[in-house]
Amino acid sequence: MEDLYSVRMRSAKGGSHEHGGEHISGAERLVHRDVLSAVVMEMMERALQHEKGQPDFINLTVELAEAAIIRGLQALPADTLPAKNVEEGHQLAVDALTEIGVSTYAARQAVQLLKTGPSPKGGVMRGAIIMDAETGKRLEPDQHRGVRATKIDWAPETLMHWGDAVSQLGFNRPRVWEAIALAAKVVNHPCTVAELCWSDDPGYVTGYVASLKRGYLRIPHLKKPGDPLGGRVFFVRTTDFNLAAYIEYLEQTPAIINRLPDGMTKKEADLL
Ligand code: WAQ
Ligand code: MG
Repeated sequence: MEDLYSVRMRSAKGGSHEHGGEHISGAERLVHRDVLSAVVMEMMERALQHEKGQPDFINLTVELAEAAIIRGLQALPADTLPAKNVEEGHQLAVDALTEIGVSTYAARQAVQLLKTGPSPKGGVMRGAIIMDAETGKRLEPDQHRGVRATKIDWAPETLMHWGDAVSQLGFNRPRVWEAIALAAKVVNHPCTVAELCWSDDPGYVTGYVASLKRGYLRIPHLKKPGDPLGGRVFFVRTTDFNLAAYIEYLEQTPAIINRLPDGMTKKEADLL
């Protein structure tokens, strides 16, 4: 592993996040020095061209991540569940979550929060809810901001082989691979039981349930087109759980996806 740079972006409208602005978008990369400037520019453009609107505040942070502390992780295998509409989608999400070990109450609670807007101020959060997988209690210190999982990316060669292997399946797209990387970091913490996510972008209705147990399960309909609500819920088991250490892992430990899922070898990827 070499030294890498963490690049983080967050944008808002109506002022900065700290001054009550509405969150528009965010993104995180972990990249080599050679591509750093290009990635920074790409991220700036991405902030300026979001379907949720033109931000008037953009924060870009660049930080060195030393090789010695970067963790290598395996990509989650991806599968798509057959949901024909939002009702089926929500039911499949709850079924998957409960099978993985989340209580039915917590699973339903999470779906309800993302559906109605998880921020207590109304609308969406910048980061994720941390939820007790048993009781459904919210544990994140700031329920409007939430907690962001950052310092995560793919090793370029691993991403290339992954892209070849899934190209036939139609999801070799940045939105999907970025979500898989984020989910892999989240579910690799021993206290994470599962993650539930769907986008707050009005045009993107596919979401997922992720876990180490079942991998990354895509669900085609978790909201109706045009709906500006969405979010993320990280379900945790609270025995031997230290909230501060958990947040520290999500926000500070750099992680690189440098292995394909079991059974998806480089050789197979080349053959497809
Ligand atoms: N850490 C924690 N929460 C986050 C992060 C992060 N790094 N990034 C976004 N969120 C939360 C935040 O509340 C957003 O409002 C919400 O998630 C949705 O973020 O086809 O595009 O970036 O396989 O809009 C899933 C891909 C796409 C499904 C999800 O989310 C597929 C997506 P978005
Ligand atoms: Mg979004």
